[in-house]
Amino acid sequence: MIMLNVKEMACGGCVKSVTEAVKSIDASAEVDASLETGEVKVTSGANPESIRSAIEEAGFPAALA
Ligand SMILES: [Cu+2]
Repeated sequence: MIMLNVKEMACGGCVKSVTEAVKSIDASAEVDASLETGEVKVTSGANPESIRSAIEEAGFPAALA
């Protein structure tokens, strides 16, 4: 499990963008993103930093928790 804190998710479209960013790294990843807390849980064997940077490239400041 990879935990991230993601900022600036404001609506369901943002959650979808973050989810798609993660899936661009690992298509089989499971993504659970909370709009309320900004917590994003990713079940994936991919490199956590790769996932973090993909979310940032999608426009959302992200930090590994
Ligand atoms: Cu949005």
